[in-house]
Amino acid sequence: MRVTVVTLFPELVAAVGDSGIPRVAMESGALQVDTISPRDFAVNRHRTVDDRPFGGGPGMLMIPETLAAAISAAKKRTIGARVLLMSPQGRRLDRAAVHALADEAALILVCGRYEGIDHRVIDTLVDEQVSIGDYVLSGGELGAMVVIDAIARRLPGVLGDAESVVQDSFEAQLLDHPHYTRPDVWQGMAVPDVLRSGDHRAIEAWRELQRLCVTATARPDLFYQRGLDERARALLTAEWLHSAATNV
Ligand code: 4GX
Repeated sequence: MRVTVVTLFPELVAAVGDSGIPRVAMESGALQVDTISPRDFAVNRHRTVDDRPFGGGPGMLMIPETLAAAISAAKKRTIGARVLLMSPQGRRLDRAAVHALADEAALILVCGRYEGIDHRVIDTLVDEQVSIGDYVLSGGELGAMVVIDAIARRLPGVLGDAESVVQDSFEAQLLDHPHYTRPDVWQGMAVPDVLRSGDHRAIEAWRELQRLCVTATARPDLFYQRGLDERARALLTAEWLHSAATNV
């Protein structure tokens, strides 16, 4: 996957490759991240990239000439790449959107600063607007880095087999179960017995039940959207019968 980020802050975006899964993905060659700055296409001696909005109002806008030149250069570098603009007006990023983006061969992520960009650039050069959430960032860079981080772990060969299997299982629509490591008692709190039992079927059942309960509690919307399959029904029924029989 080739990602070209159009940004006035290339060093900020490059930092996404300094650590974690994106770094692994870049070192393995599964991910390539380049940056292009509109500043490099500025013509006057101030290297101007922004100007005041027609109609007045606070803040500045990125001017079309330098931004369009940078996007066009990015398109030349990666022919056929989809051009995404990071923006609060965009479609909200979710798991399905990340999967779809990870299946692309190349992406161009455009990061706006200031109050935004001249709308004619959106009309002519942007394929789709993407938002990482309903809040306002100071620029699209952190959004682009979120997109890059989330797709890096979906690229083939980046995660180990075990992790990819977990990620792709039907249970991917559930939140994670709690995790514990040593010591087995910490500040008077013990690790659940089942996790130290060595009974792998029992451990798996406990984890699945925890995931159902965590999801139902923290994200009822996800829980109801997913519905209950045969397995979940059986686990919840067993738990319900068990607690009905033990809690007098
Ligand atoms: N998810 N922002 C972009 C400037 C801007 C505004 C309009 C283009 C069009 C954001 C988000 C986000 C703040 C990035 C405004 N650029 N980006 N910036 N939420 O809030 O992605």
